[in-house]
Amino acid sequence: MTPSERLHEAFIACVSEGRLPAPSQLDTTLGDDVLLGLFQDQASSRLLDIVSRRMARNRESFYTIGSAGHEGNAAVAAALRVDDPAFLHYRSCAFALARHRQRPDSDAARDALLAFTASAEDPVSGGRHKVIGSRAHWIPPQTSTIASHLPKAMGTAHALGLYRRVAHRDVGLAADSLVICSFGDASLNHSTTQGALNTAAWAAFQGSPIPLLLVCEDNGIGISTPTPMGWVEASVRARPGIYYICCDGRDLLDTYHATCLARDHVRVQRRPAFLHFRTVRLLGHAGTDAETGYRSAAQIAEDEALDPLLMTASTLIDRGLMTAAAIVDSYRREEHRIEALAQDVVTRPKLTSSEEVMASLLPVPRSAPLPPLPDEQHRASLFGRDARQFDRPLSLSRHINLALTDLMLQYTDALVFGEDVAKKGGVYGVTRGLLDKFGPARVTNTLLDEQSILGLAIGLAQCGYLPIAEIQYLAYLHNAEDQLRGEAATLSFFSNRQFSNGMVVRIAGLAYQKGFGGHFHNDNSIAVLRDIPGLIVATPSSGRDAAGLLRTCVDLAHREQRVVVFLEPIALYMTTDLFSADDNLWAAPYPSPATQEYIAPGSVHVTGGGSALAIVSYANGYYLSTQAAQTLREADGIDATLIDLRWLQPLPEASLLQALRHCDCVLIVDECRRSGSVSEALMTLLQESLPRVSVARITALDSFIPLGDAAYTVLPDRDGIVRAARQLLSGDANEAPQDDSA
Ligand SMILES: Cc1ncc(C[n+]2csc(CCOP(=O)(O)OP(=O)(O)O)c2C)c(N)n1
Repeated sequence: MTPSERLHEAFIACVSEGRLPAPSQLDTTLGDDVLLGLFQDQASSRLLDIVSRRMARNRESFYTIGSAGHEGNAAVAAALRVDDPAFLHYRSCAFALARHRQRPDSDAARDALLAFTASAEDPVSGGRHKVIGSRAHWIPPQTSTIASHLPKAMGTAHALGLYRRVAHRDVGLAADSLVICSFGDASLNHSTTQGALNTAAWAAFQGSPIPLLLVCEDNGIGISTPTPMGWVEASVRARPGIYYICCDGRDLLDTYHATCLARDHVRVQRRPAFLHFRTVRLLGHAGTDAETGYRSAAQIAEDEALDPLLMTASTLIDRGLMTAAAIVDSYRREEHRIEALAQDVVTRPKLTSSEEVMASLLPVPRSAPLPPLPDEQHRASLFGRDARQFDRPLSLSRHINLALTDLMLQYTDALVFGEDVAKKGGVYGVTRGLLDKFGPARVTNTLLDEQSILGLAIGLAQCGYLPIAEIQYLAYLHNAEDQLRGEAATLSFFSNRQFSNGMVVRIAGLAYQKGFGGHFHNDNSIAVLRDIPGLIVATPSSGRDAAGLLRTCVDLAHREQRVVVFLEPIALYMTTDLFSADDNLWAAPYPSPATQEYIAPGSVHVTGGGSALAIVSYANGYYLSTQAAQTLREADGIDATLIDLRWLQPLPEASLLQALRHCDCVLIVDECRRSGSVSEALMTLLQESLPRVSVARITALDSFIPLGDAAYTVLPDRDGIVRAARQLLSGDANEAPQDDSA
């Protein structure tokens, strides 16, 4: 007999023979009808686990982590509303069924089976993942990375806390909605969980609204590693700003009662609560897990005797709501119903082509028009003395600052946040003045935690805001990048385009900073961003493009719901000169919004017209290439075509090939590391699409950036570009690269 068959038979035998635990004696406001419904949901959840495991043995269903032992979370759902967004633990199937019962619109058990069997008709992910979720019931699907949903749950709570203060798009949530987020006891230890808990407590501690109900479904073990007895309570109770409450997760009435207390605290006070839901794990970690390898038979039997379904049965009988025979009968009927559903569901279509699989990579664009341009009078009064800058040539950082100001005016739901962005205006003053103009609800200093910044962005976006987050330095993206890679960018894919989180993440990065440096402030690798399906990466090389590019990025986030990274080359923030001191050739006047200057995705900037040589680059590399082109013109008489890519992901392939079609030689200047860089993709593209063209590249070396002038030993420079171009033109293409870049 398999463990699931044993559990199944034990339930029937214990109820039939009256071998039941003591019933719950709590007097709560939970109505009898609701209690009966919750038992149905618990039974359905259990039977879905059992049937799914059997199907997995026939390779008909996938990923057999179940909810057995956790079915009491149905009572958590009963205490909440459908418009309380739920970010759920993978063992929260009964919660989802119970929420569905609050607003039925389909057969929730069948929907679950469609997900377990990866059917294309799965209403959550369209057959892409076995996830719990529902658009109609505000349950966004979560990935399998434990704890990674906590930052965005926290971010969603922050967003709801803003509802009464800042305009937002209607996404079906109310000003008094709260966020529920569940996770396991082992997951509590993950730094991602700890970061989100800390951020929630930090916000609450200083009185910011953060309506977040955290539910730790504590079964005492994570796969095979026991959680130390008392650890969850001891580690959470001591936290300031978070209300701790505990319940017996096996007891529906106790769970409901505790959830109501926690809910009232969160909903009314707009402060976080931590519901410690204690239960047991039944049927091991997952279908493939041989629990007997690390737990004794006696321990397993002890937990099976604590089956929460037995507790509910005992309570129903004690209250006279059902007889033992009726419970067994109802359980068996549900078993047959789910078996029949399973037989039908396995015949439903699967995803069969890459087109079908990838159809949900990009979110559904919104049909909303662009918000109207800011009213000129309002604009003039807001800019005040700053307006004097408008006619002068300005640096890159001023362009970004002015564009951000205009965008905040135009998009009333846009929020700027990050480390030190408010009063200080960021490390480089790029956001200076925004706080005074738009106030602390829209321009906010976050605490020092990049995971939380990106979690805030996801949460805000899901709640109808337009997040413009700042990551202070590219090097500090890396301890948080899963929030972009595994969360923000996958949401559309795993929700079959039902959820989206359009956002712009401004990241200051790349190398060449003078007098400030070392690797961590001069990170020159964006490989980690370029392989994320659906993510857009844009970078300006000068003020000339910055405003138009940023406007397009914001529009992509707003209307197309895209996740966009706007990479700002720090070393060019203040650069105004190109060839000589005070020539001011790298500065330009700011194009006001009325010019409607947008830089279309997939377009490239082309200057010069020579066909012998084209230089393709971006950011600092483009700046240096512009200098190198002058030397080539003056010393060698070569009129090179210069191309600024601006879009680093996806690469502007068609426009680039079009611009290069008459060129004989192409030199790629890439300031990022040689391995995993943009230039690798460009070399491949040109090899595949323009095989007649001679191509070479000059790149940074595969090194981290050291302090001081030593940095330039591993980065491309102007003279190296000139040498590489000459070598390429002399037919020595493959000699051009790496060592010359030093
Ligand atoms: C970041 C990450 N690390 C490791 C895993 C592998 N993993 C999946 S579930 C799990 C145990 C989680 O235990 P717990 O949080 O107690 O939840 P439970 O399964 O017991 O309900 C682990 C280690 C993962 N999914 N994500």
